[in-house]
Amino acid sequence: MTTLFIADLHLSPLRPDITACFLRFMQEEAPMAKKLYVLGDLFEFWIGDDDNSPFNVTIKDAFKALTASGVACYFIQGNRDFLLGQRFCKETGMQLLPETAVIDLYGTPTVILHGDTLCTKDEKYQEFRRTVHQKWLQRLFHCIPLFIRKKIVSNVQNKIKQQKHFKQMEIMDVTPEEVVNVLESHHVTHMIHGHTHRPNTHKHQTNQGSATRIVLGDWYTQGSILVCNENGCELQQRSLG
Ligand code: LP5
Ligand code: MN
Repeated sequence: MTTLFIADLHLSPLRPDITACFLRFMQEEAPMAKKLYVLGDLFEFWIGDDDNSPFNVTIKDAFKALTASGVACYFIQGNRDFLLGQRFCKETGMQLLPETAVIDLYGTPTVILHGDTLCTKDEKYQEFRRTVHQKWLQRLFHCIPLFIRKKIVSNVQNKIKQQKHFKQMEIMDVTPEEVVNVLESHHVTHMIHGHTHRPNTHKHQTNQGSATRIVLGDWYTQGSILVCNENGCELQQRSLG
């Protein structure tokens, strides 16, 4: 039985093609797996677990059906769904993991995370992240009516879009030294993350020897899945059409 990893689907009602590919995956493929890990940015933006739009209910129902069929599902927040919390997980039967977790992947201890925290050279983003991760601010945001929350998000997104244009590609990738720090501090030689939308397998040298880092792909132009079993892991793609 396989263990599957996905990230950066950026699901939204504006991309029915991605949603259809995801729902197909959830109905036809994921039920054969033992475990499914969602490593963040499942949604284009998640404004709170109280947003029960028909679209969100469809996605929640897909997870509910999967967990009810016996597949263990885990979620790590991304930079776009850092407001997804325990209520969503309770409703769907998923388990919310901390931002960095070590799992046993067929006998190989593996650190899993969204990946945004590895981009330490992106100082403006890290400052923004620290701001929006403050619990008091999140609680305050949650008290605002949903339609105003949507407007705030859309305004901030527009403001940020202009800034992102001027960022160098390099600072938006992971900092190799930070990758090594995380691997060494968790005493592991395997890492899986998303966020950068640059699917690949990389090697790093750590004080425990050579380490492997797998980067998941986004779902903008195809479905991207990491399929693991006793023999190893493979990055695979699924057609959106
Ligand atoms: O996801 P991607 O790849 O497009 O870009 C990310 C980083 N961008 C983000 C922003 C989110 O996508 C959208 C955020 C909407 C936020 C709504 C606020 C809700 C308030 C909640 C309060 C609890 O994550 C991008 C990285 C990129 O990854 C690569 O790593 O570079 O980071 C940015 O572009 C951030 C800017 O550099 C800094 C922006 C400062 C804006 C200040 C607005 C303050 C808003 C405070 C809200 C109270
Ligand atoms: Mn991300």
